[in-house]
Amino acid sequence: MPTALGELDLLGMHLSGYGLPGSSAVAYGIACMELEAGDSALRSFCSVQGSLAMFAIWKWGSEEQKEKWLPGLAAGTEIGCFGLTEPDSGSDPASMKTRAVRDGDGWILNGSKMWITSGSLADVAVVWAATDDGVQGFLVESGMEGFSAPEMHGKLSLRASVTSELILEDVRVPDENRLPEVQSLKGPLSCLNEARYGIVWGVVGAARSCYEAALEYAMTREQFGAPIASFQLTQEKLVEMATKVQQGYLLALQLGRLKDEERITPAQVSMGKRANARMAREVSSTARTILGGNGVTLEYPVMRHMNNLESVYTYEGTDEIHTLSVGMALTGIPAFAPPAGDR
Ligand code: TGC
Ligand code: FAD
Repeated sequence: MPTALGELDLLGMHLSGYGLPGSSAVAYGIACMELEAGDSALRSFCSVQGSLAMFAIWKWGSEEQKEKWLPGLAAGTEIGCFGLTEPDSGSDPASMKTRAVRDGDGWILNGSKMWITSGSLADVAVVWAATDDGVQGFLVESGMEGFSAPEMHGKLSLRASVTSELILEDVRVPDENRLPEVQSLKGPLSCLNEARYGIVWGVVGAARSCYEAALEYAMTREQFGAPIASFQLTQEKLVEMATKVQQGYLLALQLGRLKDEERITPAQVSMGKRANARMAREVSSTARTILGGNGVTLEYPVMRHMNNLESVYTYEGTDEIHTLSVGMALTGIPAFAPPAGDR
């Protein structure tokens, strides 16, 4: 699958140089939308590969790192992952415990990451760790001594996606594997902007797929001697869903245009991720009601999308975190943590 995505130029498609496609942000967004109309896991794989792992190297890496990794990651012959979240550090990555300590011409990494998409598949993990000089990114290669990536099992969402822990026990990483251009949380958060932008578009695809399944079902399923689409209550649901999908699409398109003009802000990306993930979650839920009992089966795509969207609503910044990010942009007041005296 990864090499097929590479052949279609879908991995890191909005990045340029190093043989990368350099497409517009809008074109990248449309690709995310179509991939997620299939399954959020497919878009997730592309997001993590292109917008998180490749973008981190492209934006913050050395020339040698870019030349070494970007062509293979773009082709899908190599797989990347992005390790920020930890067991005790999700919404608040500044509290991370993974630590890198200088040791001669290299670094010793200790800690663990959790919920890492493609972790067990990856040839290279972009691991963010606290150092004496701020948060830094390290390219941890599979097979490095002390590094393992066990797969997490039992997900009821994004079942087509591999999710893993990353365990780092005295892993020695040469300094040439440290991303040299950033020493702050700005490093990982800048990558999240890219992936969140892809989600703004992606979830429109999932919502559209649910709407289309519900429309087709409503036209053909008969009760009380008539297609259920002929009932006013069903039509109201269809109209609401179609409107929401269209609004989500227009929001994504406008953000894409702003991104292509290099005018988009992180708060706008937060607003888009929050609004469209909410939209898709609502549309999938309404679509499921139209399918009646059939809606809870795998025969139709709706409940699969609905379950996937629970992850999408949570990862890349939860709904609440994006609410607070937009709230801070509007008011200038950060409300992420209770005042010191109330803790
Ligand atoms: P704060 O003090 O505000 O900022 C620290 C530094 O980062 C800069 N910054 C950003 N830079 C670029 N883009 C952004 N969106 C940025 N937000 C902040 C900021 O300017 C500062 O730079 P500098 O130079 O002064 O050092 O940071 P904070 O610790 O107060 O955090 C703010 C908060 C809560 C918004 C942030 O921590 C956050 O976004 N939390 C959510 C964590 C999250 O989204 N994790 C996602 C993990 S990856 C994932 O889920 C992949 S899912 C798979 C898939 O995509 O399919
Ligand atoms: P917590 O941060 O513990 O949040 C729990 C609840 O508390 C949420 O509702 C949250 O919004 C709320 N909350 C937290 N802080 C506040 C606050 N200040 N105000 C109000 N409410 C608050 N991470 C990676 O680094 N790389 C990956 O590839 C990756 N892939 C993932 C794939 C999947 C399938 C999933 C489910 C997650 C993935 N993640 C990944 C992790 C994801 O980014 C985190 O789950 C997410 O950031 C939330 O962190 P948490 O799960 O620790 O929840």
